[in-house]
Amino acid sequence: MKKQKIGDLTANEIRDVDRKELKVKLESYLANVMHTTFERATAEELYKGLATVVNGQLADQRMEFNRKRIHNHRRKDTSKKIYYICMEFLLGQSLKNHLYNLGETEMVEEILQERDMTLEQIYDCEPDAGLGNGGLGRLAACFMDALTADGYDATGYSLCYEYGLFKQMIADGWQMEVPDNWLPGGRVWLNAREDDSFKVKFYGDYHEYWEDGRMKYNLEHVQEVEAIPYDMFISGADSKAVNKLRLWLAKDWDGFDMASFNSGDFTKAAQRTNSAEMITKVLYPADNIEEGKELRLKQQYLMVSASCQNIVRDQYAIYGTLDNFEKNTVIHINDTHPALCVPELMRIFMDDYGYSWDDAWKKVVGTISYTNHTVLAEALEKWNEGLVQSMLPRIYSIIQEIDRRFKEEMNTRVFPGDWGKINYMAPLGEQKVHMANLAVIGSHHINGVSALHSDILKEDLFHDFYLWVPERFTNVTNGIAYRRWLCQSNPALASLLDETIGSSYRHKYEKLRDFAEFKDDASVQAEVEKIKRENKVRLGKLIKERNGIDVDPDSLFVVQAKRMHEYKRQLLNALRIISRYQMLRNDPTIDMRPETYIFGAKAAPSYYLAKHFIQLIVKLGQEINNDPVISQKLKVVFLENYSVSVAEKLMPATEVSEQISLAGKEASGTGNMKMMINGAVTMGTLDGANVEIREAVGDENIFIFGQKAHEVEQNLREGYRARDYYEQNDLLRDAVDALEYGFAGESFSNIKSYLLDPSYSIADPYMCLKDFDDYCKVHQELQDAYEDRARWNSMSIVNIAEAARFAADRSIDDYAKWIWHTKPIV
Ligand code: 26W
Repeated sequence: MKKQKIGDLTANEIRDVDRKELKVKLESYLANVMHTTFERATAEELYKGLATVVNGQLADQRMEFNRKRIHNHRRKDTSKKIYYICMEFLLGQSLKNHLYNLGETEMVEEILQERDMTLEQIYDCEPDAGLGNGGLGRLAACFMDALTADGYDATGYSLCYEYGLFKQMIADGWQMEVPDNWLPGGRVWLNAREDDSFKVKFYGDYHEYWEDGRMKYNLEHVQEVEAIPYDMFISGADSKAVNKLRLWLAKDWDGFDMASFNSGDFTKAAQRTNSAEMITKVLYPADNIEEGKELRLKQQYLMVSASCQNIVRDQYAIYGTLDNFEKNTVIHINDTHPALCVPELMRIFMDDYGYSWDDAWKKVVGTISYTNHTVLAEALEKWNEGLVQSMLPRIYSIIQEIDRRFKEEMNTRVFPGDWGKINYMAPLGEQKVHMANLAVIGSHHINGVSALHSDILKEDLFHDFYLWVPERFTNVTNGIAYRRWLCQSNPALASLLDETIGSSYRHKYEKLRDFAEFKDDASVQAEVEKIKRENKVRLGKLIKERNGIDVDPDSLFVVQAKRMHEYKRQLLNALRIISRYQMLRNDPTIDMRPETYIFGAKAAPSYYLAKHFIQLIVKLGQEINNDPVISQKLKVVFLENYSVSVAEKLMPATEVSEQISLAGKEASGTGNMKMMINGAVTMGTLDGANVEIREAVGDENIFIFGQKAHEVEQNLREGYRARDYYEQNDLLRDAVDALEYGFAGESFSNIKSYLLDPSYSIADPYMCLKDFDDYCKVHQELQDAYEDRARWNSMSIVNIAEAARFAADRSIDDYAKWIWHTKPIV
């Protein structure tokens, strides 16, 4: 609640009034809804009360912002409405973020002091909104934050999953999935808008016919599902804007079968409603591997259809026509999951508003832009044509026509007769709908998420499209909501920045770079070191609570936290740890600084190899941590249930950021940016945004190893033989052999054969063995650098400062300028 000076009141007096007002609202909620008082309320009740009060404040501020939005439309098209569509928004907790953005943190702290309670106790009551898997969903959340802080008129669209990403429990090293029932604590942020639902049609008997020179169709016996919106407010730091994330929940209000009910068959009576409600029951827990399941296609179409209907209806209501739709509207599809927007918008424009194919197509391509987030073949979505045709017959017919026209244009104007190319680019082929092709064809811009990744799109995955329409391809390097990941998560570092460079960096990300001037300042170095140590102590307490392990805050904290995946090569990290362990077993007296290796990672439930990797790390940790001698120098911690709220505690304590994917495979990475901005130094390959991190900090402030992306390609082409590396390097051979004997009583010979002689595919497909030697050498250089405390702290300072360019505000500036062609409205 930022207020100007009112009458003769001082700033302090105004704050006093605001605090009292907030407390009165809190008390009234506690009395009326919770039937308790401020004095008696539990932490849980106070959380819900505060969340409700804050939500109310955001609603008021949203009304103000709506006035600005309407004013903006009246001025006609000075800026566009941005619709950001994504299957995942990994928001995490909201209360802390909203209080920070509204400038009310201290005020609430004071109120809680009356109860001898801390804000942390209240924050701990809020479940994470885990409506996403990892990188993609967290990026979407960071972007909504930046869009709002920077004053854009933006709406996010997604699904209201009743169960978010599973909670991970580790039993004897094995990952178990527990449902994440987040709504009991999370629904305080949801504003139900049952009055504003949309109907979405599935299946049905479809046939086309010609009348008066126009194609017409009949669609009968469809299954209609209702998409009910649940809105969440998105706040931005000190911003006048309040945006919305609209989450669709599937319902079938009319589906209850009264006849079955009356005859006593209650199961049958509820069958239809249950099957509709299944659609938004649970988030698919897969990241970068394809799950070609019917229900997932239903989820995608429900989200797409409800969102597109909503967008078109709203734009029509404002402008009274859709003739300028593409000039007023941005629809951004985040990866291919919402790519059905292309045919769905065509359907709406043609069937509901009577536009011709050509006019509708111009609107679609003029409006949609698409970001690709992965080049992994197994993550590229392809749906069976038969499935699409039966579930979405009208949409399928439109895709067929897009395909027909596309092939015709390619064959007549672009690549005449080159059917190899044309078939590779087409939306339909081999009885599949190729979603990436559909997305590229239907978008005016296509971007990757780091410079390297965008180059790979142009040179490899989308090369033929690039030859056809080079001007559509561009790059926007990812960014993070640094007010969350630095200012809120690491308040001590944020205060040091306030003292040294002033607080303007909290709004102007470029200002953060000024901190580099202090890289050789001994007192600032000492301060940075002290803050890091305090954060390590704090994380140490959490590790003790959760894992029962004592970690030494003076040991080196090496962290790899991200989804578990072969291409991310947690296995390479583990092999090196095994090697360190063997070194210490041979000579436990080695004089070395203790090392703490920390992992956080969830595996897709059906990804068995990834689950075995988790088990390896956990068991290796058990054996090492229980060895009374070796555990003095080495510890391995697997943090269960890695999530946004765990990450917020982990990032500030990280010293070494492990970013060691096989070059060319990690599209960008964003954890690398979060660790960097908290002063960690990167140990990484030249992959994703690591390339740009290196450019930003210079070679002397990062540790790079391993093959480059083009070398990977060449080495694979020439025939990679993992066994050669195993045979030539004694340390590596010993580490790999140790897998067979295993750790803490568990053999990992399956992982050894994965590296040397698999029963399928090639040995060690992500080339851990080839990069092992360089990894070890460069890690040693890093550890030597760490012992020169002045040098290390100076590296840390440079990393913090140069993380400026990885602010989500910068990414949003880039999207607005180069892709969306729009501006903020406040
Ligand atoms: C169909 C299953 C599925 C689910 C999710 C396939 C692919 C995805 C996502 C697109 C994968 C993903 O999250 N990619 C990550 O996106 C981040 C944000 O751009 C990048 O930083 C990561 O490098 C990339 O792996």
